Amino acid sequence: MHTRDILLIGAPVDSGKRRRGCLMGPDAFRVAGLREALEGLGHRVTDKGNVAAEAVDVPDDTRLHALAETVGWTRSLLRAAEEAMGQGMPIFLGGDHALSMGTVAGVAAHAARVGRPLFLLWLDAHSDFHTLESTESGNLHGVSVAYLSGREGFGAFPAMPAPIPGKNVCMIGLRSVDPAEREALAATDIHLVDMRAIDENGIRAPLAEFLGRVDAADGLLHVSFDVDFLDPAIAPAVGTTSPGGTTFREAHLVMEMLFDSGRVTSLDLVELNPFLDERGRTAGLMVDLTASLLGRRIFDRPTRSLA
Ligand code: B3U
Ligand code: MN
Ligand code: MN
Repeated sequence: MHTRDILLIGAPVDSGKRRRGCLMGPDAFRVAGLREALEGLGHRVTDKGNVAAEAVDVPDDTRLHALAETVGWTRSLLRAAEEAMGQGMPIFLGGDHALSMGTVAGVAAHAARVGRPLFLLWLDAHSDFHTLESTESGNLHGVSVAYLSGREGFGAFPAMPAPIPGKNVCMIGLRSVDPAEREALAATDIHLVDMRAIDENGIRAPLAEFLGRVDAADGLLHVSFDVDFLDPAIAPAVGTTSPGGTTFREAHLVMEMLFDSGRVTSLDLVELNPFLDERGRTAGLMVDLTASLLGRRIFDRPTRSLA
């Protein structure tokens, strides 16, 4: 199997929403054995420890929760991600989904530097497509894709180095999208795969289509995996549970297809709140899914039926 150099980078971001606990995420992934699982697959794994938020001089805004802190995280993670991309495949251990503004911006800066197009796969119940003006909750974990797409109104944040075109973005698992997000998404060519589409046609076809386009463009692929992509019955450790999520089997199939594509060059694991977990169950499932994304499989060769 293809051995990879994997960098584990802790991003204990907890500023993207009011409910606290995601700052414990990086250590929960470590305790659940992420490193050991990936080494067991033959990969070289380096744990780089945790990144810290930069101190910034940004005035807070009463409408937005923890704006200055989130801008500080974006700045430091942008640098950490760009540097890590030159060394191997970074896996960012969150932390809430606000962290992806920094990680994906850094990955985009790297992609632009090496002259490769960047594709973004957003596995999430939510579209995270609010601007700082349209957010109703003021929670900045709900604005990440808008920032990464280069939408206006992110003045306090570092300029997005290379905005990702909508046709390079695919969101799978959608089931909680606010009216302002729906309207803004309609004006883009982002690929939207909601739970109804998955129920009607399965999860394989839209992912295969997207991966085909990544291949055709010889692109880099960043996967941003929000725990609430999964059904809360199998992944209870999230602050904003949204019923009707993907199953154990659908999620593993997505991970196996991503491995087979050979395209994934960086990964975020976000929104794990260990304070809400049941005996490490969600953290353990996320570790197993990450192992599937990096080559764990049931058999090493295609199986044949007996018929
Ligand atoms: N769209 C809502 C809810 C939300 C977004 N991301 C999560 N929840 N986890 C908002 O607050 O922007
Ligand atoms: Mn999210
Ligand atoms: Mn979500």
